[in-house]
Amino acid sequence: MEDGCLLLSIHATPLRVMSNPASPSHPLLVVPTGALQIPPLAARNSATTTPEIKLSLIIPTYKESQNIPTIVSKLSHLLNQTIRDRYELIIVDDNSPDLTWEVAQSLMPEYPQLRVMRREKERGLSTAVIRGWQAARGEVLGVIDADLQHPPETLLQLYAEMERGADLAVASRHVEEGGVSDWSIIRRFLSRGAQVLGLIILPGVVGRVSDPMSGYFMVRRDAIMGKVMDPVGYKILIEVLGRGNIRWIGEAGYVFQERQEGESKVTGKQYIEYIQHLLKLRISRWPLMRFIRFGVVGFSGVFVDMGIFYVLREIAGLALTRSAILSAEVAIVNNFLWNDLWTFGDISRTQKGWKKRIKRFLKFNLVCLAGLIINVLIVNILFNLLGMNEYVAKLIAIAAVTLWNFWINLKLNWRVTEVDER
Ligand SMILES: Nc1nc2c(ncn2[C@@H]2O[C@H](COP(=O)(O)OP(=O)(O)OP(=O)(O)O)[C@@H](O)[C@H]2O)c(=O)[nH]1
Ligand SMILES: [Mg+2]
Repeated sequence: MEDGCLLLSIHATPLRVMSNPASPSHPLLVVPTGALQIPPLAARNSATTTPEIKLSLIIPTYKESQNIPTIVSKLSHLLNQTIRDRYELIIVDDNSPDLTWEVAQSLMPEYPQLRVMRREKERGLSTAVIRGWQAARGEVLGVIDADLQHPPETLLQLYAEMERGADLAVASRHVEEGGVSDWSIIRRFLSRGAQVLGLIILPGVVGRVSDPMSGYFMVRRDAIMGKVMDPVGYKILIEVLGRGNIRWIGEAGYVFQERQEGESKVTGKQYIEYIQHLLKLRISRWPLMRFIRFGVVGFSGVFVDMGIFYVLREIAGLALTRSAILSAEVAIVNNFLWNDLWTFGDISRTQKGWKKRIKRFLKFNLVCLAGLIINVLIVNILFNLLGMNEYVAKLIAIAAVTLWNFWINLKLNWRVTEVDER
């Protein structure tokens, strides 16, 4: 009998947590659906008495029931001392078989800043983080692993960077005071190899931080708001860097700790997904649609040029050179107007005013003139020096000059400073 009682009491603790029914006073968060897009902050009702949330920290989990009580307690303790009730912890669990979500929900009465989301239809670390951010109420959005490999104390340094004005603050293993605790040579090699691969495929993104593989960071909501995210796999930071409007980046060193409880979910699949993710971002960053529009406008210019040339020669009876120059200039005006309105319309709208438009027009003329010189040079080199067929040479020259015109105009004329390149 005594033994029976003992057995019952040994099983009583986990059973109490596991069988905890969804409490109506501590409901789970509704899982956002649709595009992975961060909304603006909801307008605050003036009658609201709850304090404004500054920091929303997502803790993505899969089979982390053993780590949840410790991580929640540590983070709450730390944040209560600094931003008291102006933060929220959001656990996003992918319906873990060890009922992590239920363990988390059972902690809610003790931790008022804790919220829990249980995803049953989607899976994956990166999308879990974004779904959490979609439900978040803070201006600063963060992410930290549940397994205590990310030292909670570094949070305060990251938050301090955000308060100083950073758009993104990344906990890094590759700056002073950073490192990895007990990694094997193979794991170190794979991690660095992934970084080098990233630098080759996406230098402008991966090269911006010392630890692009970090899963411990904060980002300002404004910097990613409205962007449609489409991450593959584990590396949510790459997605944020690749799609966000990130100017100021802060970093804080940390030592990646060894896992004490639970098991790693990293497999070879994550490396493949990482490469897929890099390639996907690479392609999405090519301004393909803009280039197609530029090509269509250029094509329309050919007809304008020919039409005006015909009118000047046949009807007005002008000399050949004069007709050619005039018709070319009319075509340039035509192309400029369409490009300014359509191809680069989104950029023009941010650079308003007649003065700026005239400046753009003059620059466009200069780029076209340089293009003409390059065109003649290429045809001469290919035909005279390399003995190529003159029509093939001309085609190659047209293709090269179209690319030149597009690229120089994009980078120097309709300069993409604040506007997304896509
Ligand atoms: N919601 C959700 N969380 C996940 C998923 N995969 C991993 N996580 C969580 O993401 C965090 C990082 O995952 P880990 O498996 O620890 O990966 P890691 O820290 O890069 O690698 P290790 O050093 O091997 O632990 C942990 O909190 C996991 O529980 C997933 O599919 N969905
Ligand atoms: Mg881990």
